[in-house]
Amino acid sequence: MSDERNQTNSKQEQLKEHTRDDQGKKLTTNQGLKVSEDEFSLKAGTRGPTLMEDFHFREKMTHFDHERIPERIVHARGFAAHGEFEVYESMKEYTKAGFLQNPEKKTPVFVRFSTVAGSRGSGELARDARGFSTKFYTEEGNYDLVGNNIPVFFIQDAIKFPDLVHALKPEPHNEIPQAASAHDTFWDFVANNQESAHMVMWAMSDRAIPRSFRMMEGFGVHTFRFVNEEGKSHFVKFHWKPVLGTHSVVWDEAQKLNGKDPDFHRRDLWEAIENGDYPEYELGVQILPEEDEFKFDFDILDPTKLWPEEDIPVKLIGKMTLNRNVDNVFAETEQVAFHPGHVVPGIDFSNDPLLQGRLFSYTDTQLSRLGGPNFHELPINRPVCPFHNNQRDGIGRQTINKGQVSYHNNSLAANTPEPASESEGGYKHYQEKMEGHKVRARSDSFKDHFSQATLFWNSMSKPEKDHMTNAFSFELGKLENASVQQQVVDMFGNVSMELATNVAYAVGANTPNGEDSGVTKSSPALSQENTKKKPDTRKVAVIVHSDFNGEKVRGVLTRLKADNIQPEILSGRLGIVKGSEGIELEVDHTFLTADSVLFDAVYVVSDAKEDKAFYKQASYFIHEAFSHFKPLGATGEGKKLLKQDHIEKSPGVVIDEDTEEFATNFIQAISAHRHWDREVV
Ligand code: HDE
Repeated sequence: MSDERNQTNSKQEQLKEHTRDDQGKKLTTNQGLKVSEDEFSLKAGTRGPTLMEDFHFREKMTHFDHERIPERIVHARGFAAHGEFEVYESMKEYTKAGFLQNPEKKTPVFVRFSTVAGSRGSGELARDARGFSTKFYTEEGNYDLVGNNIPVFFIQDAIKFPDLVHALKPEPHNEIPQAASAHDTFWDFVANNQESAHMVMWAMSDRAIPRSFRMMEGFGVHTFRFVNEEGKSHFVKFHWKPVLGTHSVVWDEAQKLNGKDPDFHRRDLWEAIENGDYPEYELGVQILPEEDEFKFDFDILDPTKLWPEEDIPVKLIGKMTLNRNVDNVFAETEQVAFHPGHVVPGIDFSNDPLLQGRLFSYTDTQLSRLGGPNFHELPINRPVCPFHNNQRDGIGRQTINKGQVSYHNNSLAANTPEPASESEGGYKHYQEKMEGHKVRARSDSFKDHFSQATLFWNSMSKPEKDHMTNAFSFELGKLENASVQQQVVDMFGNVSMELATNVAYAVGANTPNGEDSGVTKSSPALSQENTKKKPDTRKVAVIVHSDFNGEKVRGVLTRLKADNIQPEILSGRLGIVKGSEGIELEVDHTFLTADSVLFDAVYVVSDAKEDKAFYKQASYFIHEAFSHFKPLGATGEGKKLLKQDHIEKSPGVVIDEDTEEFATNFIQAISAHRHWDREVV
């Protein structure tokens, strides 16, 4: 469906050439031979052994036997979509990157979201960072912005990445736990590598359990460089800002979602695109003149530090819209190969030691994951501009390079393919002046691990702080080793004594007796309380039994839909429920097939006390949604259900007689996302 709506672009045209529709065709072997029988292998007699000669059986089985490839070492569980990017105005002053010059121009993109720790089939609501990788298919070559939804990282030097990942992944002796950081080795790593403090604060915050891929920010993390036509460079940090705002679920909900719908995030993205609710993100940049490199109390090359937005504002420079689902997850999402080293003229690297190491790792990992050096020829990875060089051969080579010459310099092909000058678009590395001794060391300017962790804590609202305290208490509560628990509590005493004391109490550890970093500054941009709040695309469960007030319910549903809210009808069984005035509703879900965690809000229409099963299940559903701070509304009979335990008096619970007034207040409650000032009964 999304195919028809999507305008075509150079990447879609290119992919079309490789897309095949097998429907309505005759079955053939890979050699094109038509097959006459596909149910039975070739045998010596109907009860006899299978014959070696059966080439069709052998080909089919051999291909099947090799259908899997190694999953990504990290970010294995991911989901992707196609889209487009447009810049708002020319960024010429800062960068010569072609795709950032002309607001009329649309650049095709492919974006993959992922969790980090879990395997390919793991639940999507793990407490984890999310990958946010974008491949821009520009006319100057592919540019990959391979980011996360958290702006800082656990470590400062790439050489520690294998250690971090070994500690985070399931423990090697028993391969437990899957997609979770709540185990001894991860926290042992944290306590003994204290540069992780800031990122751990983010990982224990609501950012690590997003409501949707459509509702999370993205960050390039490292400091990069913009370079303009004149060769002048500025430092730059990249941001993606979701148009729907940044929202999260609560931890109890996340854990339940992993069982009720482990595909919750991909389903959400897939359905939004199929419905034409195209996810949008604005590209933001923080730009810093080279002269200001040393003006801060942190080192701008340190990837455990962010640039507070209040000090260096984020300039929104363009918008990305995801408007087409993939045709085939393996061919596109699984085979896509991102690499932070895929840059275009006008974008360059900084000396961040984490980034420098990443520049090696990504190609290297694809060699084993995608089986050889020709993965750039896979349709999803091909640039939309031509590419020519003297690389040849290797497993799975698809290009048929003509001619006798595959070396440079040569005279037989007039010394071509030849390097391009800068004015012809040749990439020139920024000529940063370098000098120094060869050392295995870290700059002293990277040594403060706690100030920004405290800044993050200071910036959180009270509910966000409570969620973090609970997250730490959950994770440490799962540890078997009391010494690791104590080390972590002591470490986070450096960030906030309030946090560490409360966590120590929850896990039975000793209260740390140090002092925290003393930072009092906060950054409002870091709190999700200050994000955009909109009702769009929120899902509402409408709990209905028969004999409801047809006119009223229809009025409410019409108003919800007018605000792009998605009501879905839930009842005791599938089929039709009938209300007054001949109004009928088709039931989308039963209490067996749906659960409150799959919805953003609940609208209760019926009470139906006489139907005991319905009443019991509806009550459970409502209480669960209430305990997750979700908006609740009721009209008519439904009000009785909300009167239990005085739920109806709580914030975010809407009960009104007048249809219009009810709809307005309920939509407002939905826009608020969650109602934290509610006392959970
Ligand atoms: Fe990655 N990372 N990473 N990473 N990373 C990979 O590449 C690596 C880091 C990120 O959707 C791997 O193709 C090192 C930071 C994303 O396909 C691997 C270091 C950030 C994805 C790799 C880092 C990221 C990856 C595994 C420390 C945020 C998924 C599979 C120096 C800015 C890409 C693959 C996708 C994937 C290495 C740290 C983001 C092994 C060595 C910091 C979003 O190459």
